[in-house]
Amino acid sequence: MLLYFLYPLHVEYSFFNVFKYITFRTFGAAITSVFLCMLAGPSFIRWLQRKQMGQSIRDDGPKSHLSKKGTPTMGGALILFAMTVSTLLWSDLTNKNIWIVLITTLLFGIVGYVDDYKKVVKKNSKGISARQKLIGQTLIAVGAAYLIYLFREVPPDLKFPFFKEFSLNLGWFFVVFATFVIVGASNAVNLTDGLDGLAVGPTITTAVTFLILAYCAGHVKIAEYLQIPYIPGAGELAIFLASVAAACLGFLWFNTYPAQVFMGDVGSLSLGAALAVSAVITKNEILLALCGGIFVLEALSVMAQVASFKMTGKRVLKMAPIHHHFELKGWAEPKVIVRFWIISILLALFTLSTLKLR
Ligand code: 57M
Repeated sequence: MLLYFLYPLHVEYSFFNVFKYITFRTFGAAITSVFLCMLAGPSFIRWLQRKQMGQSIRDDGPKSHLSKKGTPTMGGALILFAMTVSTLLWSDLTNKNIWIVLITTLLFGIVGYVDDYKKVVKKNSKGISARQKLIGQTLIAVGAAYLIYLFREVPPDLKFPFFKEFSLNLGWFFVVFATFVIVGASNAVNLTDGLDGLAVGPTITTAVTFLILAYCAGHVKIAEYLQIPYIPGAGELAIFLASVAAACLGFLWFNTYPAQVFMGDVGSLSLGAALAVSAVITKNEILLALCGGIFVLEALSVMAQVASFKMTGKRVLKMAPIHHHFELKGWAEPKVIVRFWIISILLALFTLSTLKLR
């Protein structure tokens, strides 16, 4: 929005030229988002407490979690608020990618909100059924995937890191594939969100990595130099992803161990979708699985545990998702969290290195 109001002033004052640059607006978005989140945080948390939006804790989990009872949840609404305001302020609102990613993220947030509302306000511990949640997520993801397919300016193919020449043309199957990526990522982030700051840390590293990838893909010269597909308009996603990463950083101020607030499904479902839609638009679906390896690991741990339990009656882990396994092995909660963050930073560095290794 600032682009329209302030950039035209460059005719008289050359300083306003900077509003044209994605890099300047990316920094502006990040600063706006982190401060909005940190400034609004305390009163938002107090409001959640007054409304008694407290988490109920399952008594079959690690015993250390029982003391978390009553921690306010639905803090993800704060992330969505900061991210949306800063994206609307700093991005080019004529860019279709911005609208697709922003609206999809908010719609996933609404699915999560309905689930949280039923659990926390209506005291229905199960929330909405897993089937209802999946139907809601799939419908939104199909819509987003179809719009990306419709507005694409490059073929709907799957790119492989390390192989600059090789790609797989997906044709209309792109919509099915993209839907799977979006729904899968949303649920994987949700499964990861079981320790203080555990989901938000890898979300920051993944969003920052994808911010760089989006900027490169949207810049004709850099894309050509790195031999990655040039995707017109993708650079603007850097502003959205900076808003996401910075809102998560601001939220981490309150969500770090011992957490004053949890993000709830309103946060976890929407953040997964935000990362996945950005990956699909920039043709980095495989790199999302690499960079978001922690989310993949958490989801695979649940699949392995459930499959093994159903087929053999035995568990492969002490408890799934895998972060509970380490807790039950005796690791202190902050140790599990920080070690998962370290892995996530290493995966982000490895992901960025693929830009040159091809
Ligand atoms: C939600 N939610 C947390 C909070 C957060 C299929 C099965 C593996 C599904 C899985 C599941 O339901 N996962 C999705 C995980 C919950 O956090 C709330 O949920 C929001 C995210 N959706 O924002 O509002 C609890 O997580 C802890 N927490 C923190 N800090 C945070 O910043 O400590 C969350 C955020 C909170 C708090 O304790 O109450 C959750 O874990 O419920 N189910 C499970 O994870 C369960 N695992 C299980 O049943 N495993 C089985 C296998 C066969 C599936 C097994 O291994 O035998 C465990 N969940 C819990 N207790 N709470 C089991 C034990």
